[in-house]
Amino acid sequence: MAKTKRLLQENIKLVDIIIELLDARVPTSSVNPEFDHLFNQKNRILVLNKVDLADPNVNLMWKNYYQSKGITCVFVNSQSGQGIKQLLAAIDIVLKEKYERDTKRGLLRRPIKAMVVGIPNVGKSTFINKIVKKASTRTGDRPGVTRNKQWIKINQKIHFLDTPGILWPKFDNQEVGLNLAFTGAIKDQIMNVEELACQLIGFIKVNYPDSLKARYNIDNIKLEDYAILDQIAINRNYYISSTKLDLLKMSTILLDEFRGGKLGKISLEKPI
Ligand SMILES: Nc1nc2c(ncn2[C@@H]2O[C@H](COP(=O)(O)OP(=O)(O)O)[C@@H](O)[C@H]2O)c(=O)[nH]1
Ligand SMILES: [Mg+2]
Repeated sequence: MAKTKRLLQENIKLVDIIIELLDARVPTSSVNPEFDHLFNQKNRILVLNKVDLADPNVNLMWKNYYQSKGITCVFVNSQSGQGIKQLLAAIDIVLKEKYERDTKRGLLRRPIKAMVVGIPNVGKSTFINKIVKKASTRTGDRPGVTRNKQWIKINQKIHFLDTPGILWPKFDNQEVGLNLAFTGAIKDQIMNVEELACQLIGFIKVNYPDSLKARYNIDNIKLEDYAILDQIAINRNYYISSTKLDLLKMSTILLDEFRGGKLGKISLEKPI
């Protein structure tokens, strides 16, 4: 970890702009608190990735929140490419300011160098692949960008550092740990899977009761969390023996389905 951090600090010196990926479902929990310290002074653009999985109403709250703080943020679905165009436009604005500064200082126009950073699993690789494709088609450059050892030359104007910066999440409070476990950013082993599934049910039954009802045929949302898990397993007919429910299987499936968006668009955090 110390080595990753050192490498990151070295790379930061090479770039003009940092593109910080967060999970749109958990923008607070997917932040690394050291970001600010590491990246101070650098131009930053916030990408709220996996927008397809997050609640559109809550996305709007986050948009307003970041806007009020003067932070540029773009919502992206790195799988489909939704939002990539807006991101390139946001980079262009930073680029323009850089060109103006460079010209004033009598410097030649050099391409802008960007680096993607974020916690594991937030979508860095998927995002880089997508932006490489989009940018090369948009500018009419020949497809198939040049990759050398270090830089992906998207076009004449933008170069990306080939290796994204990995930052480890910090979870000194339980809620952050839970959110990261729900989204799959940290491994299930950290917590008992059934316990995790019950905690997720607890959140969804309060905040998105209709999702739970619709997906799992639950009538009585007022039941205790574990009783709801039982009920879902019964409805799905998951048994270990004739009388014993297979709660591990049910819990694993419930978490998978949540992560895959099968329960609908659900955000776990709102701005405070
Ligand atoms: N639904 C959805 N899944 C995404 C998105 N971006 C990435 N993923 C998925 O998230 C997982 C982790 O992505 P990856 O690019 O490997 O993350 P990295 O560890 O940050 O490089 C993969 O299963 C991706 O397919 C997105 O915008 N929406
Ligand atoms: Mg990766």
